[in-house]
Amino acid sequence: MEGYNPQKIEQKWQKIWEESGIYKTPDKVEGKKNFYHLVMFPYPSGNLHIGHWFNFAPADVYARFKRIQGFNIMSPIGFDAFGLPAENAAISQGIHPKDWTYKNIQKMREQLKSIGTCYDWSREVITADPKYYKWTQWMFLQLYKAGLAYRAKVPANFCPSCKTVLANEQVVDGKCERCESEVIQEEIEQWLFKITRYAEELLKDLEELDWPETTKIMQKNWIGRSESTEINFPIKDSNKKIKIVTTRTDTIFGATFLVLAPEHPLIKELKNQIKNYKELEDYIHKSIKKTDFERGILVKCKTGIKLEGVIAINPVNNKEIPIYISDFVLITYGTGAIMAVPAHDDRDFEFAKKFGLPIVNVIEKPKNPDFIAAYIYDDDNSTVAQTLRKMGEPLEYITPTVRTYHISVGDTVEVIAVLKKGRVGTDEDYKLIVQGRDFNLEMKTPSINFISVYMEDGQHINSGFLNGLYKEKAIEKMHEWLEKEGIGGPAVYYHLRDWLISRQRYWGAPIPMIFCQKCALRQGSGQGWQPVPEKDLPVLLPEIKDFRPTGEGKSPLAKSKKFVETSCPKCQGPAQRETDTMDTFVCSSWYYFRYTDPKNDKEFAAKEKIKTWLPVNMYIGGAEHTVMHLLYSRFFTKALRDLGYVGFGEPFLSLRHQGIILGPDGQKMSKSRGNVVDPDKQVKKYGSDVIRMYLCFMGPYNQGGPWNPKGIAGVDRFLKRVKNLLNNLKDSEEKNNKLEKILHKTIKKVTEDIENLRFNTAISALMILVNEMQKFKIYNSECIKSLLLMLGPFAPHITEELWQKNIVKNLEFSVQGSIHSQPWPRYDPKLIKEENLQLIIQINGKVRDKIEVEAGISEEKAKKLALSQEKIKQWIANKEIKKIIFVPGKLVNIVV
Ligand code: ANZ
Ligand code: ZN
Repeated sequence: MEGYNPQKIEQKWQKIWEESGIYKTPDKVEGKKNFYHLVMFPYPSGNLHIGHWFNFAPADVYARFKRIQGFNIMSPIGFDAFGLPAENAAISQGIHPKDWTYKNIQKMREQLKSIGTCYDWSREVITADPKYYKWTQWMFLQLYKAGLAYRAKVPANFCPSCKTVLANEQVVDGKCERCESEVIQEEIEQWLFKITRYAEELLKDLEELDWPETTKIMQKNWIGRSESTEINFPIKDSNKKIKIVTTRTDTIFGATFLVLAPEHPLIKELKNQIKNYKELEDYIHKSIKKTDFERGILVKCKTGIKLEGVIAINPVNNKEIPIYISDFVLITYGTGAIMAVPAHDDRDFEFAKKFGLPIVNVIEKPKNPDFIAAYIYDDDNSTVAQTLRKMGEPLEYITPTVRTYHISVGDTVEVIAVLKKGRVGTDEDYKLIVQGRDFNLEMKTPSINFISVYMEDGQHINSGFLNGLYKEKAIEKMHEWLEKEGIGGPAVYYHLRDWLISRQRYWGAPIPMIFCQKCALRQGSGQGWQPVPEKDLPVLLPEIKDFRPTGEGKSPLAKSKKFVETSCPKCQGPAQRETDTMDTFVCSSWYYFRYTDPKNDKEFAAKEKIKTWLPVNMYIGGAEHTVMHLLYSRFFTKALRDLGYVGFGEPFLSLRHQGIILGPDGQKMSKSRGNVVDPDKQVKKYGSDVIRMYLCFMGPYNQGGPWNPKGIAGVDRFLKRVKNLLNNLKDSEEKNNKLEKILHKTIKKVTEDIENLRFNTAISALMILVNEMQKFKIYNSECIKSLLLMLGPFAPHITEELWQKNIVKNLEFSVQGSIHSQPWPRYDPKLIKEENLQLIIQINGKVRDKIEVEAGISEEKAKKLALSQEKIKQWIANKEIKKIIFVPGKLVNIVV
C-alpha cells in the first residue's frame, strides 16, 4: 500500500480500539462462552525486552484468535510490582521504590499497548497497590487462622560484615553481593506457609492437567515423594532410640554405622553419656553456618565426628555400630538421621573410606555391568558435562538439580576421551572405567560424579533372612519383620519444605501480625502473636528514607517507630508490629483471582465472578517459573478451596511455555555479548505488526531460537505483498475451484495450528495461500476476506486498516466495524476432502507399485484393483496368496 506508515497507523488504531473499548470484557455475553486467557504478569523492570515480546505478542495472537472464534475472552494484564530491584534502585539512585516502580509501570503500559495487545486494561492489577496488598494480607490471615501460616526459627543468609540478611539472589558464589565477605547461615524467627500439608495432593492432581510434561516432572521432583521406611535403632545401655529414614531398608544388614545431622536433638539429650561433647559442639557450630547446598550430595570430602561413649545396635543382627554426626545429613529431611550402608550408597561410602569404617556388601553385583552412571548438575555447561549428557540416557533426578545419566559400558573408550580432553580424572580412574568396574572419580569440577558403589538392584547376600531376594521382595519382607518386631515400618516422605515467606525487606507487603509481650507472658510462649483484625487492613507500608536492612538482620521497617509501635488487638496494651514483608511470590500466587473483580473492596473477588471465570483456560508464560510460582499458586487455590472461597483445586487447566529468543549469533542475549535486540528499535523500523508476526514465525513457539534480521525482512515483504494484492483487485466474481479448495484447506490448517500454538506453521500456510492467489491472479471476495481475518490476530493494525479503509470496497462483503469483531472464517468440510489419493501396493511388506485411486475407496475395490495391476500380476504369478491386508487411505499388502 502506498505510503503505509506503521507508526501512524498503528497508533491510530490503538487509540480507536481504546476509545471504543472493544477489548473490555463483560462478565457475560449472551450466546458466548467465557474463556480466561492469562499471561504471566511482568515485573516492572522499566523496559520491555524482546523476551517479554515473545511472551506477550504470540499469546495475544492466541487471545485474538479465541475472541473472533466467538468466545467472550478475558485477557487481563497487571504488574508484579513488589521486589528487590526497586529497593536496590532506591539505594543506588536515591529514588523511592514506589516512584521507581510506578514510573516503570507507566513506561511498560505504553510499550505493552504498542504491541497491539487486546488486554482489558480496566482489569489491571498492581500488587504494590494498597488496594491489592490489603487482600494479600487478608490471604495471610486466612492461612494463619487455618493453621497454614506459622512462625519458626529458620536459617537465613547473613552477611556478617554488612550485618544484614540477604536474599538468595544477593548471594553470589557463597559471598555477599555487596561486600564479598563469606555469607553464613543464621537462624532467625520467620513466617512460613505450610505447603507440605498439600504435598500429596499437589503431586496427585498434576495428572489431570494439560501442562507440558517437563513442567509436571519438575513439579514432581520438587515435591519429591519417597516411599521410605522408618526404623528405630536402639541405643546400647539406654532407653532412647534413633529413628532413621531409608529408601533401601533391604540393605539394612549392610548398615555399619549411623549418622545424625549436627542439629539432631538427640545430641543434647545424650549430653551426659557423650564423652567428646565439646568437640561435637565445635563441629555443630561450624556446620550450622553452611548452606544445605554446601553440605549436599556432591560434596566429596565428607566431614564428621564420632559420638564417643554412645553405641547403637543394628536390630536385624544385634551388632554394635558406632554413631557419627556429619553435615551431609540434613536435619530438614526425613528424621535427620540415617543408617549408613557404605557398600551401596556413595555418600556413605565416602564417609566410611575416610573414617575407616567397615563396608559390608549385601547385594551381589552383576559380573558385567551394562552401564556406568554419572550424576550431572543441570547448570553445568562445561563441554564434558554436555557431551556426557548426550552420551547417556537421562534418568531420575536425585536432587532438584542433579540428574542421573546411564552411559553404556560399550562407550567407555569415548567417555575416557571426553574426560581426558576436559582434563578430569586420573589414569587410575580411566583403568577402572575400561574394566567396567566400580570407580570413584575425583573430579576438579564438583558438578559431575560417577557412581562409586553398586546402588542398583541385585540378589541379597550376607543378609540373613533376606538372602536370595531382590530389592522389592526384600523390602516387603523387612517391612513385615519391622512391624512384627514393633520397631518400624513403611512411611512416605516428601522433599518439599514449607514455604518461607518472611523477607527482611522494605518493598513488599507487610506481614499483618502484631507481637504483644503481655499476652505472650500471660498465656505462655507462642501466644504473643496476634493477627491484625481484618477491619484494620491494609497494614500500610510506612514512608521511610533509609531502605537498608538494620544491623540486627531486621527489615528496614524496624527503623520506623511509628510503624512498629502499636497496640495489641487482644489486650489493647502496647505491642509491636511484625517488620518483615512477604515474599513477592505470595503476591503473585493469587493475582489471577483479582483480575475477575479488580476493584472489589469487600472481598478479594466476588464468589460468582470467580465462578464465572476460573479456572484459567489457558496460561502462557516462561518456563523459568515452572516450579515456584506454579506450585505456590496451586497451593493457594487448594487452601482457598478448603476455606470455602473457591470451588476447585487447580487454577490453571492448560499451560504453555514460550521458548527463549537467542541473539542473532545464536547465543543467549546479554549486554556483555552485545547481542541484545531492542524491540523498540525494531518497532520503529518495521512497525509492531511485523515484529509480532516475525516472533510467531521464527520457529516453534515452545522452542524459540536465534533472532534473524533476514527473517524479519521476509515477514515485512510478505505483509507488503498482501497490501499490493489488494491494490490489484479487479474482479470479485471470478471463481476458481482449485483456489477455493486451497483456501478451505488453509482455513482448516490455520485454525488447528493457532489452537495448538503452532503459529509458525499457520503463517507459512497463509504465505502459501497468498502465493496461490497471485499465481491464479484471482482475488475473489471470499478469499480476500478470509485471508484478512486469518491475518488479523497476527497483524491486527494493518488488517484493520485494510478492512476499514475500504480497500476492499468493490468486494461483495460489506464492512461493518472492526475486523476484530468479525467471526472467524469457517471451512467447508466437503471442499477439503482429497479426491484422489495414492494407494501403495505391497507384496510381503515391500512396496511394488503405487496407483491413484479415489479417496474413499472401499476395501473390496482396492484389493481387486491391486490384484489387477500388471506389475503385481507378475510378482504374484504362480504363488499362493495367503492374505491381503488393507489399510484405508494408505495401502494394500499382499502376503504370499
Ligand atoms: C540407607 C541407604 C542405603 C540409603 C542405600 C540409600 C541407599 P530419597 O530417595 O531422596 O528420599 N537420607 C535420609 N534422610 C536423610 C537426611 N536427612 N540427609 C541426608 N540423607 C538422608 O533419599 C532417601 C535416602 O537418603 C535414604 O535411604 C537415606 O539413605 C538418605 F543403599 O538409607 B538411605
Ligand atoms: Zn496483648
